[in-house]
Amino acid sequence: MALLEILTAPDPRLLAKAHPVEKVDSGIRKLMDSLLETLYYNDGVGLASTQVGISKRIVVIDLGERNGIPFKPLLMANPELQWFSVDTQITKEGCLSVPGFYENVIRSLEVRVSYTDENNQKQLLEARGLLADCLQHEIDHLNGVLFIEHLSALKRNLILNKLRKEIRKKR
Ligand code: GNR
Ligand code: NI
Repeated sequence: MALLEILTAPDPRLLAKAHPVEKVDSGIRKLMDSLLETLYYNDGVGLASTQVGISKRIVVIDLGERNGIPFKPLLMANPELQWFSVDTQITKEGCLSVPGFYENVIRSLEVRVSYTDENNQKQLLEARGLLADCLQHEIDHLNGVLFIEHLSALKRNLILNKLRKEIRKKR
């Protein structure tokens, strides 16, 4: 396992559409493990391969625990939104690639997602609430979409300009 470096906006690699995984083999499982380790180290609930500069359709999710019940980490290749509800929810979202900014985002309350698991088995997952929100956020990443795309242009540009200033300060 290895700790991977997370890209931050406005890195252009975050805007690229990731390539499908052909088969979940030992190499892909290793990458899934490293993504999970990177997720835990950074205290996130989900991480997409795009965020570490690897253009493969891989997502890991761990909500920690829900109502006292431990959450089994989800290791997903090629997650695909099969259905989403018309009913929506508003969630205050953050993103490890947009550090320091938290904004309300409107997304579907319920989703059905197909994916291939760490054993190369096809799975279908029904989710609502935070998990549904997280799945939509991570699948967006694989398509090169950040949560700030769901905000007004005004808010988005304010955030991007602040992030650009941060980068200039570090140089
Ligand atoms: O850690 C994260 N928290 C979070 C909170 C609400 C909705 C989505 C997320 S995902 C985010 C980690 C991340 O950037 N995943 O891509
Ligand atoms: Ni994110």
